[in-house]
Amino acid sequence: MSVPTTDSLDTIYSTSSLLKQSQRYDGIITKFKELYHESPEFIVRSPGRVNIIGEHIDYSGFGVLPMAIERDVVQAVSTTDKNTAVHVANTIASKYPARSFDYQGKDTVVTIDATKLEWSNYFKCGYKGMLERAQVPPKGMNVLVDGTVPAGSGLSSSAAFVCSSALAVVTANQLDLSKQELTEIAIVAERNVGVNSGGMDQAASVFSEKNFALHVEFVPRLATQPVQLPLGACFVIAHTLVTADKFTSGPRHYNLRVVETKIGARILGRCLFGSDSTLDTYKEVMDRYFQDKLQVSEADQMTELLALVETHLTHKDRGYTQQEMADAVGLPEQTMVAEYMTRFPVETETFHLYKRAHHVLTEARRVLQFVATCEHASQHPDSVLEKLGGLMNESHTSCDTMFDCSCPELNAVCSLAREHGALGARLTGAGWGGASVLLTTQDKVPTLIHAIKDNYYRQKFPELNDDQLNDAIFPTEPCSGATIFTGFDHT
Ligand code: NG1
Repeated sequence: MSVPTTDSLDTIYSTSSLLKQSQRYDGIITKFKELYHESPEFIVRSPGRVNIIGEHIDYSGFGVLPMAIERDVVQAVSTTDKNTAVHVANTIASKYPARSFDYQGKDTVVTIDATKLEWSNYFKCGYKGMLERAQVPPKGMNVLVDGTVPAGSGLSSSAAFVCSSALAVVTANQLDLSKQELTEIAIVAERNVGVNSGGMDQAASVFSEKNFALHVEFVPRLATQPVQLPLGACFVIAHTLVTADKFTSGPRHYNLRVVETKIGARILGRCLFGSDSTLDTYKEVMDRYFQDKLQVSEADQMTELLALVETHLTHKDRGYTQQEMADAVGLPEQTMVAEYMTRFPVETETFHLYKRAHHVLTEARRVLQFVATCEHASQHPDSVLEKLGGLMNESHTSCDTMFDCSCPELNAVCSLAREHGALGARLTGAGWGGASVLLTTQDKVPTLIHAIKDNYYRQKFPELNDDQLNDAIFPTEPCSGATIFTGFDHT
């Protein structure tokens, strides 16, 4: 299945935002003409996402449950056969100045300097990823980018940008690519900007369907399943306005967690299967351990694996030093560093393998419980939302206390939300700032939003005007994934 093409914005956006979106698209087209003195040939869009549950487990191979949001990255594009130059401009030129580059041949495609925080690198990631597999020199492109996903908010602005760039390049060069291939390439491509990302965001951005959450699984291969959310469930996104920049803080936060979970899994694998085991995700370890016991449900497998973690991952409170970790993994320290910490360096004295494993396995189990609860919602309509909310609250506590990826502001917003009508409240995305996702019912949305505005934003950010406040906290519905839009006047 390839990415759908539509000529009508109402297949993408909700009725309530159609007018605003069509004005936005008109504005992008006008600006494109001013800039490049021609009309765009097509427009692509890829959305951000909010992760309802399943945090920091995608890179351990476990399934997650995001949904796409309306906020997205839109790119208007024209092409030429005359040359292979690419011009990329942004509607916020003052913040994101226009850049140009040229195709550097089949082997290099384009050089990306990952040591610099440079907005056009995200475009180049999509460009490189797609053209590495193309047979012929690509077309030249004029591109205008317009993004509405707040950066550093945990709503996946980067994946929305990389996926829309990839889609722009695919469409411009008429490459025949399925959604699956596009997603898989975008996942690998995003690593070119220096973040060892999992695959949830790109999958959500490409595969989501309007009105459904998306159960994304990664093993044995990327697979997605739409999940109907129970009637009456309303989600609100509240951004803490603490910017979490994965690129800059990677060595102490995101990339370090990837190392802690991979090495933890490798040690567990060695304890269970002998010293030549090199498995380094908990999902691989679990699948191997239970390969002959397929009658054990996945949730029970997770519980049993957790008991094995209790036994085998020691130093529970104080964590491991680098040397202790190398000893446990059976590698000389330098070899372990070369294998796990060179492409994405880390900065720490202590590696908390047990706490991270505990979070990963309980969180993976919560995702399964959440999906099952949604699937059986009609059997217990009165308690379903409380149950889902409870799982979200447990998830937040685990992120905070075992995965250490929350922060005081996220904890404050989540507690306030629970006091004012949220059944569940948790950080969403990588954490360390960024956004939270709150589950409530329609009747409570206004009070909930009002209370958080009064007790969080107006206290901490009194300078914010109403528009900025409405940008920080807003209700959201499951939206459609990546789309090619051609329904505009091409003259
Ligand atoms: P955010 O912070 O929303 O970009 C990141 C990762 C996800 C996942 C979550 C934590 C990238 C691009 N995304 O999401 O794959 O690991 O953190 O659950 O790195």
